Amino acid sequence: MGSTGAKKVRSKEKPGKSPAVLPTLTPSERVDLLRRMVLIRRFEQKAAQAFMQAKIKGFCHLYIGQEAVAVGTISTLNPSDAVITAYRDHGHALARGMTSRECMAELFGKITGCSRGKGGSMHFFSKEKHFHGGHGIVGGQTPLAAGIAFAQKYNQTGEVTVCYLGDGAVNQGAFHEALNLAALWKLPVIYVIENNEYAMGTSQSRSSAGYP
Ligand SMILES: Cc1ncc(C[n+]2csc(CCOP(=O)(O)OP(=O)(O)O)c2C)c(N)n1
Ligand SMILES: [Mg+2]
Repeated sequence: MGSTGAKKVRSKEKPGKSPAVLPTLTPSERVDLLRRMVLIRRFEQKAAQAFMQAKIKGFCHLYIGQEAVAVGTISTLNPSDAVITAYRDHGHALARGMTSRECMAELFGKITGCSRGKGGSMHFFSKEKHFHGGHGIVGGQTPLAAGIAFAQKYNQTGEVTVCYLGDGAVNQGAFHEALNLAALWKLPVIYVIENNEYAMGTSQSRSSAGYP
């Protein structure tokens, strides 16, 4: 796993020419990936249950069905690379190696939570794991990611930033500004758009002009 494994050497080959990723994984690495995805699913099912029982207050946005996106992409990172995401952040935090205990404690508003119980579902953070949130403002994390990547480039750390956003967030102006600067300054940032065809309850056909 990227969160626990040794430093990875990034291929200099062009994507089309490099071998497929999957065959290079050992059986134990595949089990590790599956284990992490199942952990997220079980965590979310328990969170849903606790939310329905009103043990979790405020918001509780689940990541069920998208587990493979966070686990697969984060598994390719080095531990010191930066990760930042939107408000549906439980899965990314767990994929990054944050413990289910500190994450669940956060949902319950406990001081032992990853944000000392003050952030809740949308605001998981871990300085140690280079996990920069958890952001409730749709698209708000995208210029922050460009800023983190700017620092990485300026300080010549060799690290990258991976920024997740939903299909609903691509309509935000801040995202387009971030993309422009990222391209202009050749920042080491990768934007991963998780397209589930809905912005919460609003379908793409009702909100996005480019919908096929
Ligand atoms: C700036 C801003 N506008 C509106 C909202 C209300 N809002 C919360 S979630 C959401 C939809 C986000 O959709 P998407 O990015 O596709 O994420 P998904 O729900 O699919 O994970 C909206 C509009 C918000 N939080 N921030
Ligand atoms: Mg969406």
